[in-house]
Amino acid sequence: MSILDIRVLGDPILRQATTPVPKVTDEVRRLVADMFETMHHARGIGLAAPQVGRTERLAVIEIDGEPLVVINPAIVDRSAAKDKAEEGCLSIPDIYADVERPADVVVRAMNLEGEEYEIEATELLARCLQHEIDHLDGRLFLDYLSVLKRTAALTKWKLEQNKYPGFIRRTALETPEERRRHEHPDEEL
Ligand code: K1U
Ligand code: ZN
Repeated sequence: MSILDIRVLGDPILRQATTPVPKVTDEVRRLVADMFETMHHARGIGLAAPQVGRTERLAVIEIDGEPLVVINPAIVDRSAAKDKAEEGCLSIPDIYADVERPADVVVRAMNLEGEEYEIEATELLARCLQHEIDHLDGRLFLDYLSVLKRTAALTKWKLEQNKYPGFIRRTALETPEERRRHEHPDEEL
């Protein structure tokens, strides 16, 4: 398994729609395993394929130790009731904002066995599913903010973005220890 680089705001792939996955192949299984490892390493609760530079319509989620793979997901029902809570994004590090979304959703997707299933989600899982499905449609949580709040978030991002040349977050090299090992692979621990 591998920790993948994460694409950050400004990379055009984050604004592209994804392509449905016709069949669960070994390549898809490998991608899903790498995405889980990347998400754990980055301490996220979700990760969508475009965030690791891929165009497949799939995402992984893990909340309270419950892993979930959604392949070709679609929201088939949403509550009229809305909920507002803070969101972050692994592709927009250190920027957070309150986002209002439907409180509950029903999502239809395919699992790693290639079977279709439906999940009725509430609370954080409902929010995370909507956030990840947005990624698969080229949308970001910033798109839901008022002009004032989006401008403030983008102003903060301008100060952050030079940490990510080429719009790439080197996820595997984020701690000083990881960078030291990368630069001096032969050094004793
Ligand atoms: O897709 C992503 O960028 C991952 C993102 C998912 C997400 C977080 C919060 C609400 C909805 C979706 C993250 O995992 S950001 C990091 C995080 O763990 C987090 C941040 C704020 C609230 C809860 C969790
Ligand atoms: Zn995100």
